[in-house]
This record gives sequence, structure tokens and C-alpha cells, in this order.
Amino acid sequence: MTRTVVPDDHPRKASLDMRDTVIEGHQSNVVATAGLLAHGRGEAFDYLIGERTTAQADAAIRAAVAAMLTANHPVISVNGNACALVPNDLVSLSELTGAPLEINLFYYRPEREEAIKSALLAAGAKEVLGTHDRPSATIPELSSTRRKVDPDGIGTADVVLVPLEDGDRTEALKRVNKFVLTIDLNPMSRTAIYSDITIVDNIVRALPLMVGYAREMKDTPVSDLKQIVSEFGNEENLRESIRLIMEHLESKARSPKATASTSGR
Ligand code: PTJ
Repeated sequence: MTRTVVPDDHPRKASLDMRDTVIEGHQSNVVATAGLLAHGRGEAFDYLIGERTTAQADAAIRAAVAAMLTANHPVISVNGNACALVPNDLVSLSELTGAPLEINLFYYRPEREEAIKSALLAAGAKEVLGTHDRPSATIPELSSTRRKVDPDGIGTADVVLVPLEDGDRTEALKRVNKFVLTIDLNPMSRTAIYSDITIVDNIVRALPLMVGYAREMKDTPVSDLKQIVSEFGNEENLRESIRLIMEHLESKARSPKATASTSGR
């Protein structure tokens, strides 16, 4: 596909470029067709939160990285949207935290698995788990194709980062006692609610910040990192994220025109 050339001074440039990236990912089999819809839903929630990383999201990002750095066996679950949007940051985060990348797809097709594996290897990944040529274990209580996990990855993980995940699988991961970290712009989704730490932010903003925190905190004493994790409460985090959306909407309600040039096409 020929990318739409969006001028640098276009107020919606970042958002339009992101769309093109997801569409390209769809054309190369990385992104599921439903991934286009999921992205649209993400865009809508991003509008509501003001297309920014809030201080609350930043605190969740820091706690999530602390959880990864103190885990015995952290794993990063990769789906099509995550791979299309932030392949390089996924690889950097994996290297800095020692968390292997595992492909785990909701809409599995062998050609998608192949395309995602190639994209991760092209981004510098040395190993990709969860592929059909590897052994597989199962998560109980999930339907057949989606229950498969890699025994060296999610199968034995204690902490799992599942960006943009569906609610059923998040619940299943909780049932088998994983500590679940997620990135989801919708603070009301089942994934957001069931996870232990929910980063309410766009993955394109959150992942680079996670990489930064991983660099900054990798030599921090384990006891300090554990304290960051234990002091983080997800229910309060979600409450505050929803409150920030309301605050943003209230400011829009007071003055819709003031920011119209940056929040509408
Ligand atoms: O690649 P696959 O086959 O594993 O499929 C991936 C999708 C995302 C299609 C699948 O997991 C799915 O259907 O997810 P849901 O149930 O639509 O949930 C996706 C969640 O991610 C929604 O709550 C969206 O608001 C949110 N979301 C979408 N884009 C972003 C996002 N959150 C953060 N950053 C985004 N860029």
C-alpha cells in the first residue's frame, strides 16, 4: 500500500500515521480484520482521555515495569495490533526485563503467526515463543485454539504483560494465578478490571515509557521495586483513570471550540 502522506503540521498527523501503520499491518497479515475495529475503539477512548499519558498512567507504567523486573519468569504476550504498532519497543522491553516474547493470538491463522514472527525477528528479537513448531501447554477453561500457550513462556510465567487483550483470556490467566499487566485505553473493559495493573494509555505512548523505566530501574534494589508494586492499587487506578476522562470531558463541555483544532479532523 502507498502510505498517505500527512503533512507534519497536520493536527491529526500522529493519529493518521498510526492508522496507516495498522492498515499496513492488516495487509501484511500481522493485524486481524477485527484488529482494525479494536484500533478504532482505542482511538475513541484515546480522545476521551485527551490523547496524553496521564500522571496516573505513568504511575501504572512504573509499577508494571517494577513487577516485570522482580518477576521470576516474566513474559510479554504479543498480538497483531501490538506487533504492528510497537515492534521495536517490544523487543527492547523484552531484552531489558528478560521477558521473552510469545505470540498469542485471538484470531489465529498460521499466516498471521508467520507474519508476526517475521516482524519481531526483523525488529531484532532473538527468539519468539508460542509458534506452531514449539511445544504447547494449555490454559484450562478456555476454548480449544485460544487455550494454547508456550510451556517456556506463559505456561510457566508468574507475570504476564498482555497488551490489548480480550476479557476471557485475562480472566483465565487470573484463574491460573498469573500476575497480569495490561495496556488498555478502555478503563471499563473486563481486561482492565481483572488485571493486576492496568495501564490506561495508548500502547504507542506506553511502550517507550516502559522501556525508559526498565532502563532506569534495572539496578534498583528488589525490595524497593517490590514496594512500588505492593503500593499500587488497581481499583483506585481505574477509578482515577475514569475520573480523568470525566474531567477532560467537563473541560470540553465548558469550552468545546478551544481545542477543536487538535481533537477533530
Ligand atoms: O491479533 P489478535 O488475533 O490476538 O487480536 C487482537 C485484538 C486486539 C483484535 C483482540 O485482542 C480483540 O478483539 O481485542 P478487544 O476485545 O477488541 O480489546 C482490545 C482493547 O484494546 C479495547 O479495549 C481497545 O479500547 C483497546 N485498544 C485498542 N487500541 C489500543 C488499545 N489500547 C491501547 N492502545 C491502543 N493503541
